Amino acid sequence: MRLSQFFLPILKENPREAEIVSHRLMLRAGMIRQQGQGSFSWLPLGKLVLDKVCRIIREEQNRAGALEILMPTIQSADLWRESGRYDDYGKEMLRIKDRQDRDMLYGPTNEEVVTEIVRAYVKSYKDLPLNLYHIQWKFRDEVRPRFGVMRSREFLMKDAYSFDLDFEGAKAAYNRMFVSYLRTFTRMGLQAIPMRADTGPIGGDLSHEFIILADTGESQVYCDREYLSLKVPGENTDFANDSEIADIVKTWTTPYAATDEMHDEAAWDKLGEADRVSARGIEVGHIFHFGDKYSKPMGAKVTGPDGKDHFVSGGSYGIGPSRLVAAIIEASHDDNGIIWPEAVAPFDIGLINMKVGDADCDRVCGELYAAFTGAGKDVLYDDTDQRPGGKFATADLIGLPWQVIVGPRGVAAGEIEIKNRRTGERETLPVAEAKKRFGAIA
Ligand code: 5CA
Repeated sequence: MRLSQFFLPILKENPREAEIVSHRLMLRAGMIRQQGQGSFSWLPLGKLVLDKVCRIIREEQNRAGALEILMPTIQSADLWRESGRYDDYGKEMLRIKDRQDRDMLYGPTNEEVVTEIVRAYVKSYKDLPLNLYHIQWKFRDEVRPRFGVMRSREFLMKDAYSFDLDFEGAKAAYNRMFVSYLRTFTRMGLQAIPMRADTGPIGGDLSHEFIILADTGESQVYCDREYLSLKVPGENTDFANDSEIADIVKTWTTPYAATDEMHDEAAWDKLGEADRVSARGIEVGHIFHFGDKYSKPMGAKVTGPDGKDHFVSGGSYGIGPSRLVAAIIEASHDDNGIIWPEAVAPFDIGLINMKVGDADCDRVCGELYAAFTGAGKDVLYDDTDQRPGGKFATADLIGLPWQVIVGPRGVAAGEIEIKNRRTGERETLPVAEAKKRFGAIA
């Protein structure tokens, strides 16, 4: 992508409304534009990151055996009356009427809609286990929308819903999502700690929040320092093996970890002073086991191996991709801007032409652009006539992992410079060597 043809509305000044660094940097880097209170448009740079985050989530959901679907945002109130949540949910739910005066709502979550699907089609225990997920916009009329996309009113959510014959099956499904979450967040360069959590309006008796430690986090959390060095399960984890998955969950739930609502002072006091981490945290995922809370009132049942009817046992599993983009920035930035982990970077390489119009710089940049893109790299080529200082500032602000800098003096000697955004290390290389460095055959 040529920067001259891209849409990157960079802000020079710090926006006054932004209280935390991720909100500030997302606005400054032209990733989002506020539309209304707690509601944002995603501009090209932001959308590229959001898509990469969603892709990782999808890959890990699919690996754990979940199936992707897509459910509507506008839901019928009658379904929610069946579960009893239409009245319970309160003011966070945006209620709407259609032209026939029917009560509708903009979904804050999808337990009812997905339970109706399962009720309609799933009749036998042989059709289970089943886990259906989607990535869809939600609306919650939050009391205090703030911090940009971190706590917005309209936000993207990946929500998965598992259905099993009994508690044992549901627990195995819960465990698969638990392990899938560990892998998902690690792949985004985040260290997420699963903590015992309150279930709120989703309900149920077993729940974990996945928390990123950050000073700007909205939750107070408590955990054992051991979490900071636990090894996350690898790509070859066998999700079909319930006991292997249960062992991983055991390892990750044995040391103490709890959110404020579930904090147990007595257990905490038993930890040595040096092992205690009391910090602020950002909730990026939340998983729930709720058994028959929805299947019973809504009549979602299957015939079991015993020939009898059983209400299916369920759980739901949420991740906030839009919040994650902000959380990644909170965890990875410096004074000059964002530092994207490679897996979620909007482009892999920023190719900077220091003197556009100079025949040699233009030629070398053209060659490098072709070589890098040919090697499968996403390249943002700064072919604008901005001054070098401005180009460097933009490149640092938008945080691409690598900068490849092509200037007239270097090019005369057949050399270019590469800079690693994270470490700041610079290296001068012959052009052919630079191509090889990023996987292109010279
Ligand atoms: N139905 C369940 C699980 S699918 C559910 O709704 N869970 S939740 O309420 O915990 O939300 C799931 C995830 O959505 C949260 O962990 C968080 O990452 C994200 N999320 C929730 N509220 C917001 C918000 N106001 N802004 C941005 N992300 C949010």
